[in-house]
Amino acid sequence: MTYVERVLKNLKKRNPGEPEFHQAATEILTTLAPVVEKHPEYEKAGLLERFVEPERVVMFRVPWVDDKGKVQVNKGYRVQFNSAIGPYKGGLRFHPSVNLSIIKFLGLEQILKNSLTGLPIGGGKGGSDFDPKGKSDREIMAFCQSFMTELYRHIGADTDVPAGDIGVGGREIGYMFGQYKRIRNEHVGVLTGRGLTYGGSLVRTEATGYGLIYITEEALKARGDSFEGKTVVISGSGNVAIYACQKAQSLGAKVVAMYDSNGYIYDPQGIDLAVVKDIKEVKRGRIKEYAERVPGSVYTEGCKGIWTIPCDIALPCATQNEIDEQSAQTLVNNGCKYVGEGANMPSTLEAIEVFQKNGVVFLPAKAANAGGGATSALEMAQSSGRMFWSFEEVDAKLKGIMVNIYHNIDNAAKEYGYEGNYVMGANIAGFIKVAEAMMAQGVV
Ligand code: NDP
Ligand code: 2IT
Repeated sequence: MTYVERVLKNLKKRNPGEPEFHQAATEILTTLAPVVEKHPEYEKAGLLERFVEPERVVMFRVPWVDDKGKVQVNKGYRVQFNSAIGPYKGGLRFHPSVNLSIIKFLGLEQILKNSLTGLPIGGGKGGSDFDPKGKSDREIMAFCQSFMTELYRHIGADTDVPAGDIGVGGREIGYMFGQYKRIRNEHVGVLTGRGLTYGGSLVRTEATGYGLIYITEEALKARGDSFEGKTVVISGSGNVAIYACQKAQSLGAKVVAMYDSNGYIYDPQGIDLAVVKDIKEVKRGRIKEYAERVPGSVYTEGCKGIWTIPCDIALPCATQNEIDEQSAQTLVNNGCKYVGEGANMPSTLEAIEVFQKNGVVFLPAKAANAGGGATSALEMAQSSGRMFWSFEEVDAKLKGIMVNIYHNIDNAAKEYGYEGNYVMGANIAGFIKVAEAMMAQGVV
């Protein structure tokens, strides 16, 4: 058995019942085999064993009072996975499906993603099984304040800087920041994705979606192609999906479908994003309403059918494992040539194999959605420097970072003899920096 196989086997044995964590670790570790072969010193240093074991896991009770006066209890998590290259950094997810396995898979991915940005940020992730859907603003505030009343003691502007993820946007970050500031009496960059009036950065809201389009555009450009005239399918209709749609449309693409967790809309004329934004950002409603408002569009209950819509480019921007082997095959059969992952781990291992076997240009999440974390790091820089940069300045930096990531993963894939395999390229390029930093810092 090789070093990688032993570490993976041991990981599965020691972390039972964590399928998402096993999936992410399998994808990452199997691609690192050529790196550890080149560096036999890593095995003696227990580098992979340390890499897959979080530095710290915090789990806590989050009690809060609902509008009926009843006490509710949720679970809170923060996994501080790796601080070799910078303070722990990564989002908070509020969704009923959240459990330790999901937070650990996200945290492990985040280490390499943040490394790829080239900025000094480590990897972490957190969240709760709290469901924000259907809650009043007061209930959201009560929950966020309670969550932060425990979390504050574990985080800090130079220790661990959370941000948003599924179910956590500007509103939630605002309530959590207010509570942190009240407890600590410090107005510092301890959370990113803050509002523009209290330390946030321009472009952070758009960053993940824009970044996804910038890296996909670079991949198209490298093949003498562009977004102009392309048919695009985007899953999700949240933060990442909306701004991916906006940027893709501005580059001449026609986005024909989007979804939420109930079902998908198909609009052969091209999605009217103002309507989606009104439904999702303003009213916090359901995407179904789009078909009632836009003539010629169709709503279909259930999510999976979205991948049967023929497209040139598919951008999964909702959640993990939304594209399985069968959906991947359908996309390929219908002529899809590019897949850019806006969500974290939206393709199963089998789906990735289908894409790669069929020559689809596959941009994995840790490279393709790194724009959010990268712009968070730019927000941190502005906070500590007491600066406020213009939209154009931040946007240009984001674009530069995404273009750089594309070439770094492309070069790493080539260097190790796997040209065009961006799963290999992203994992290897992200890992090398973390590995060197860990080796330099001794057994910690
Ligand atoms: P939002 O909460 O803004 O939007 C999530 C979207 O995905 C909603 O349309 C939601 O539908 C849908 N969705 C969530 N869970 C499911 C599910 N189980 N099945 C079907 N649809 C689902 O989150 P974000 O846009 O911020 O995040 C989307 C993805 O992007 C996540 O994977 C996240 O980890 C990743 N990401 C986010 C970054 C960021 O900066 N925000 C950065 C990098 C990655 P509904 O409204 O019905 O729940
Ligand atoms: O998955 C992610 O990269 C995020 N949710 C954003 C992380 C961040 O720190 O901005």
